[in-house]
Parts: sequence; structure tokens; C-alpha cells
Amino acid sequence: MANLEALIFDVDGTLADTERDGHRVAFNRAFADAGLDWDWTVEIYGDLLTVTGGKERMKYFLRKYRPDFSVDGDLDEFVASLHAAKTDHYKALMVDPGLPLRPGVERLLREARDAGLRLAIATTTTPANVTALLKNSLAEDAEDWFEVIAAGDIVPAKKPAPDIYVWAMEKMKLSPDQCLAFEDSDNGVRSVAGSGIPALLVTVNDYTRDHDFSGATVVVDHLGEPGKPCRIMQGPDLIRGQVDVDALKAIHAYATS
Ligand code: XBP
Ligand code: MG
Repeated sequence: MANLEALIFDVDGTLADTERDGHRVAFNRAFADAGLDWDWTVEIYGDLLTVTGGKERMKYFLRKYRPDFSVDGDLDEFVASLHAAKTDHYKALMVDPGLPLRPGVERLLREARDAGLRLAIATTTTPANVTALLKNSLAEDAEDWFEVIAAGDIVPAKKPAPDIYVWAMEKMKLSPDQCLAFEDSDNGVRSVAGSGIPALLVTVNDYTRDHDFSGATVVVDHLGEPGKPCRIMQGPDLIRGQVDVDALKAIHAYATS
């Protein structure tokens, strides 16, 4: 059995609840700037989240909700420039008003670093968004805490394809059974499963509570803090109130045995 060497984190919905109050708001601001009357409500956004990646999500929106929309010129270029404006809005939102990390995220990252575990990120979001969140919500030097930040278009196929996890593991020269992944959505779970990583901890959020997490080792409501214990929603009883390094080793051993 391999030892647990590395933790690989999804970002959106896992490190912070970025979707509803971050990405969604940034998309709507970019649409308004461009004179578009598109309004991505909290409810519609739940459906749009079935498609990962902002550019891909906009094209899905057009196909499903605005099939008659047309642009002068190239649609991909139009979507790309709208997306660049959205990224600027997202970065600004991370500064003001800012967005807190989910319970237990900072605690666990610090404990894992102290324990010598290697850290990485595997996300579909744009690299600049990861930088903005880590810098403003975790620590000025937080990007350096992660050996690899695998993000956005560096792989052609986004989650639920496994490519982003495979890319991160290749960079770190790790095999799947040396890793434990953190996700919040069914697309993330499918991506991890396809990559061969057997150990997967899911923290649900309001958008993903009802997703199919049958491929996860453990599902919890959050990682837990002192005075704010987490609740195990699926999987073996290996966590004592907070997900800590001992719990991660136990989850990894359970998943790889
Ligand atoms: C996250 C996403 C991202 C963001 C938008 O999925 O789908 O697309 O919503 O980011 P996951 P960009 O958490 O599974 O990685 O607009 O920068 O693409
Ligand atoms: Mg996610």
C-alpha cells in the first residue's frame, strides 16, 4: 500500500463558495458592461454549473436559453472577450468585498504543510482567479504553498474529464494511489475517478448537496473547525469533528486497501 504523499484540491466550491457570489456576479457584471440583458440568477446558475469552465458555460447558456442569439463575427472570439472582462470583475470581487475560505480549509492546509504533505490544485477555473482567491483569502504567499497549480485551459478537456488531475500528478511525479483529492461536485468526482485517484473527500455546498457522490470515499458538510464539527454524510466513520492529517491518512488507507 502506498503512503499518502500529496493533497490535490479543487478550488471553486471546495476552497471557497466562489460560484454564487464570485463567478456568477462577475459574469453578470461583464454582461451588463457589454450591454447584454443576460441575467444569471442564483437558480439558473445551478443549471449552468453542469458545464465547467466559464467560456464553455456561456456557450451552453446560449444554446439552451438564447438559441436565437447571433454575433457579428466569430462566436469564440466574442465569448473569449466577454470572459476576459468577467475575469477582471472576478479578481476585483476577491479584493472587495473578498470571499472567505470554507470552514477548516486554512486550518487543514497549514496542518498538512507542517506534516510535510505536498499540496497541489486541480481546477477548471482561470489561473488568475486562483491567484486572486489565494492571495486575498488565504495569505499573500499562499500560491507558493502549492507545488503545482493546474488550472483552466492548460488541458484541452475540462472536468469531468480526468486530464487536469493527470496533468498535476505527472508534474509532481506521483501515482494516483499516493494522492488524496478534494472536490465538491459530481463533475469533480468523475474527474478524480477517471484519473485513477482512489482517495476522495467531498465537501458539499448548496449547489452540490444533491449530486451523486457514489464515487467518493467520504462526504462531509465541511472540513470542520474547533467548535464547529463537521458531519459525515457518506462513508466510513474516520473523522473526529474535524478533518485533520490523521483523518486524511485513515481515509487514504481505507481507500487504497
Ligand atoms: C469550476 C468551474 C469554473 C468557474 C468559472 O469547476 O466550473 O468554470 O465556474 O471559471 P470546478 P472560469 O470547481 O469543478 O473546477 O470562468 O475562469 O472558467
Ligand atoms: Mg468545484
